[in-house]
Amino acid sequence: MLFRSLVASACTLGVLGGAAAYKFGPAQIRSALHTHRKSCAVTQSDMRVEILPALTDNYMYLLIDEDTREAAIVDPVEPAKVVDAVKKHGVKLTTVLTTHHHWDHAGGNEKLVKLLPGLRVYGGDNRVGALTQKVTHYNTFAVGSLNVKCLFTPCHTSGHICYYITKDRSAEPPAVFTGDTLFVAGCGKFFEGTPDEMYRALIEVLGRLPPETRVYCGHEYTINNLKFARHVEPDNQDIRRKLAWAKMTYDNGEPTIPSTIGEEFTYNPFMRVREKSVQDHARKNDPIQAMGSIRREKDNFRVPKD
Ligand SMILES: N[C@@H](CCC(=O)N[C@@H](CS)C(=O)NCC(=O)O)C(=O)O
Ligand SMILES: [Zn+2]
Ligand SMILES: [Zn+2]
Repeated sequence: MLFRSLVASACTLGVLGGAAAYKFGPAQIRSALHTHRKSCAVTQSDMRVEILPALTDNYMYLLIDEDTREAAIVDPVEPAKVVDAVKKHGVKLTTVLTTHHHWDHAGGNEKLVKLLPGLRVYGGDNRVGALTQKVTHYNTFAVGSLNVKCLFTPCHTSGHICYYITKDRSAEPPAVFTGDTLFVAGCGKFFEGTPDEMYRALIEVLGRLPPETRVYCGHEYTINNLKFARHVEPDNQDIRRKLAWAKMTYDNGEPTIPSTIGEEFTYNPFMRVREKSVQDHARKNDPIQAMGSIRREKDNFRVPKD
């Protein structure tokens, strides 16, 4: 597999210097870094994803088709930052991909279309601001020469859409923007859906994408998610390895994004509800019941310091 991986030089360094570092423990440094989160570019040959941190722990993503220089923005909650990134890269922004209607994802749509008139705004829910293209499962369209496929994944909200991106004749892996359905090592709260729907979304829709598909999610929740994952499966070494890596990465002010679909099956308890270890922890022998049980448990989980 060809990984033309992280472009380190494209990351803008946080301002927290070494002098401040020794006064705090790792947790405080991690939370201080919240205000100085780096942006980072991942190049997928002729498909490029610029990771744009927003608010406290949200992510927006600028998706660029290098062939045509056409671009899409995922969940542009901070429109001014989006306009800056579009200028910096000199691309033509044509498309907004909205994962769901919550304000921390769709709350910038109205302002962005005022700043950049003529944008096509995609989403699966009438509650999405400035919506021009209502989509549902398996709708497809193009951004330049990139193919976008909509995946309907209701549960966190009843109109949630994930966007699966491929490029013809590309040796690089596809990408999926998962909003608040799938997080690295976790999933969204079931605000408007059932365990059965989240099972379908995680296992039968996202889980059937090619394992090398890169996962770009809506929030930086990775460390807290992995601490819950470790609580569910104390003997799973993949969880412990990923947690050590995530702490190190986060302490450097870098995103823990993307993961891959294949990786998620090794440490994400919500993608592992068919495993005996997860079902034993949940005291259920049915994967959908285990899904409901561990989601309820996580809703009330007190995250340990380390
Ligand atoms: N527990 C969240 C609290 C915020 C929250 O509820 N986030 C929503 C998305 S905006 C969610 O679905 N979180 C998933 C979870 O807490 O497992 C955190 O780690 O900060
Ligand atoms: Zn949400
Ligand atoms: Zn959210």
